[in-house]
Amino acid sequence: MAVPTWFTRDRFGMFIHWGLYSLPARHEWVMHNERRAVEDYERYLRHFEPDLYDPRSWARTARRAGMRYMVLTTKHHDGFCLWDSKLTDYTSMHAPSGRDLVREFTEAVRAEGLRVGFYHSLIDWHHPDFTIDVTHPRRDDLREVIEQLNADRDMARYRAYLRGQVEELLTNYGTIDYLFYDFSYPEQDDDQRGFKGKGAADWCSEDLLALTRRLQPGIVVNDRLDLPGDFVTPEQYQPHKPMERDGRPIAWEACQTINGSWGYDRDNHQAKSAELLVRMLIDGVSKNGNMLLNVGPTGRGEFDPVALSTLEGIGEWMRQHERSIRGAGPAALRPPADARYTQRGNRLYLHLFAWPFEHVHLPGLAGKVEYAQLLHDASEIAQVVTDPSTTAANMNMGGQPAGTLTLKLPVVRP
Ligand code: FUL
Repeated sequence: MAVPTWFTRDRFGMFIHWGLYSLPARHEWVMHNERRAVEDYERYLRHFEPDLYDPRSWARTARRAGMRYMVLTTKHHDGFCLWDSKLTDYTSMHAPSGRDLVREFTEAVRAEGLRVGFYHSLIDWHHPDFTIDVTHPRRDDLREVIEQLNADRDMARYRAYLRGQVEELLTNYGTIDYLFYDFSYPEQDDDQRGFKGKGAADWCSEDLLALTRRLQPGIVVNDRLDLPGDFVTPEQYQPHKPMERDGRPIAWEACQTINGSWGYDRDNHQAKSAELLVRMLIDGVSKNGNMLLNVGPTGRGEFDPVALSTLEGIGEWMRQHERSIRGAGPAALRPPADARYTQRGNRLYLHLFAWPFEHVHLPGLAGKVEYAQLLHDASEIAQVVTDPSTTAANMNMGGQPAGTLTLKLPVVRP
């Protein structure tokens, strides 16, 4: 499948992790991490009342930050559904919210001119037929007990449920542009992490993918069905070079958090700065990748102040530098240290992560640059071409090789 052009052009999207785990507010894996029994965890349903949920304002915030698509957790591993699923009562319709939050999301995102994406978990810790593995609970000493419990669980029934829910999501909400399945792991007996048995066969991945494409022919699908998919999903890391599959470039998207947690994590104050996130975005585009930056809204349905100010900071940068990101990709050139190139048509963008002192030397570019300017204010940058006959006398430029273009930058970073 060819990846739709919007995906590699738009480059920047918003991930949203929102669900019952937003109430305990200590990571979206809280049910697993604290080994909470289903009945105990379920009580959050009675308190899920997102009275401040206004997806239009989420979408406006995303747009202002320079994002062009939004991806919402329709269901995370805890099994709670944010839409009006007819296949379970464990949904936002049966919580005090009483609303189909996915419907409101899709309508708001489209109204803001953005693309609509769904995240959908293959894993379901709530469903009575989802086999318990040693990850949940992660207890080797309970292995036998778990095996007995699993004897009554029927993965085929769970598969039918999974398929039915995907069908609802891809039929009842208009055009869905993007799907992030999460997550499968290769079939194996046991590995160091304690995963057991799950693999493409457990989800009938081939069928699920075929269904997805049949219901939404234009959709872009990730690689977490244990099938190649349309794009690769490095999670919380930046690939060090463009990604490839079978020796050919492949679309990829790094999903990143602001503070290390995907779900709202109230007491975690370790936010990445807007500047760092901008660098990560640039770094990704310079290697042909997208960035999906996550926000974990509160249980009342709002973005917290740190997320808002971070997104505002990114948006401020994007307002002036969007041209170097949107529709841009890697350049076939090696950048100087602490810098990245992105390219869009015949425009080359040099992103300096460390502001050099007055001169920056660009080997191989002499005679190739018609005009150089700072992007944020279009002010002209003087160019000096290194002439080998005068290199020695060349204004402290350290004997750059012939063919080097030197840019004279403002001494103080603008
Ligand atoms: C992971 C999940 O387990 C995390 O909770 C999160 O959703 C991340 C994007 O994918 O595999």
